[in-house]
Amino acid sequence: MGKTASMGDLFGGEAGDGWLNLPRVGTDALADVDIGVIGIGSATPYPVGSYCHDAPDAIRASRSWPTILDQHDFDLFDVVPSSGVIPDGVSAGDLGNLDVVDDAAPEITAENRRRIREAITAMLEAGTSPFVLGGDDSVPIPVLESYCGFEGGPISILQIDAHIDWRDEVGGETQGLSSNMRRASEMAHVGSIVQLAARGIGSARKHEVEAALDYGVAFHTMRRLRESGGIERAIADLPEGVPVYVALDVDSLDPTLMPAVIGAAQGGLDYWQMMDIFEAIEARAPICGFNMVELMPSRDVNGQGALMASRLGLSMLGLMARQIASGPA
Ligand SMILES: [Mn+2]
Repeated sequence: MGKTASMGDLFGGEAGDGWLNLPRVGTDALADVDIGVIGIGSATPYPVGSYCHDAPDAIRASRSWPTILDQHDFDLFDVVPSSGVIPDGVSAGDLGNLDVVDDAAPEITAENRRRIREAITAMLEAGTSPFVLGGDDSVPIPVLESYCGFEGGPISILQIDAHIDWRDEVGGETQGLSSNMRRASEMAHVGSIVQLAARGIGSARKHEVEAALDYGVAFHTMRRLRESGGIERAIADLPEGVPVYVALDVDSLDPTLMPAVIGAAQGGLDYWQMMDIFEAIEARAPICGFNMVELMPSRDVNGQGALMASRLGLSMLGLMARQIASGPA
């Protein structure tokens, strides 16, 4: 197998084992980890297949050179000199990939969801913030279920997605990728839901929009977000100081910037709009978990989508770490 030249080769040294050269950590070390990166390739795929199963490793492979996290990041710190993405006193580690199976058979998906709840619950009980690399958009359902005992709840959800995901079921499947926000709305430990970047056609019929509005979802569609002050107005709908789970579907990005998706919708977010959203969340409420889902490696173009996903993940990791460093002990 040939080895492709990478930034790691340019900078010299051996790449670490984890994403962004993060240390690999075992579940026995959770007590020492503030932010735990975990790959979850599958939960409840539809019969079309688990087309994002390999996304965690695609993201890891795209940006992992030695010292990356020790360098100054102009996107996070502008020209305020920094000694790296993760501040002193904050620890982040890569837990590797959860052992889930790429299969839509009901007994297998039930076991996938059980393993996900077990892993995320263990992280939350240890005080480790979950940082999930999916997987399709069915992954957040068992992840969010795991917050039932979360101290400081009920939590808010900030969803960033081209699609609203309020289908009650698809072909009889209630736990799939089109149903995550409806299932979340049924969880007693979920309060406010704010949904950003909805656009286009295909993710909802009239009664699904009505159900979401009846719940009290604050929708900030893509059209509204791009108006002047739109991002500020959207994030202001999150209750201040209430822990927020950030559920990012990479198809919220414009498909010209993120080709590696199955549900491409024109007119999406660009990189700096996403950064503005992330930073506004950081200023508004403590981020108690994050997932990035729906990267489809087989649709990628020259690795561009995986590179974008890794970059945005790096930004969120840095912002979560900065919050932990500056927040109450
Ligand atoms: Mn979507």
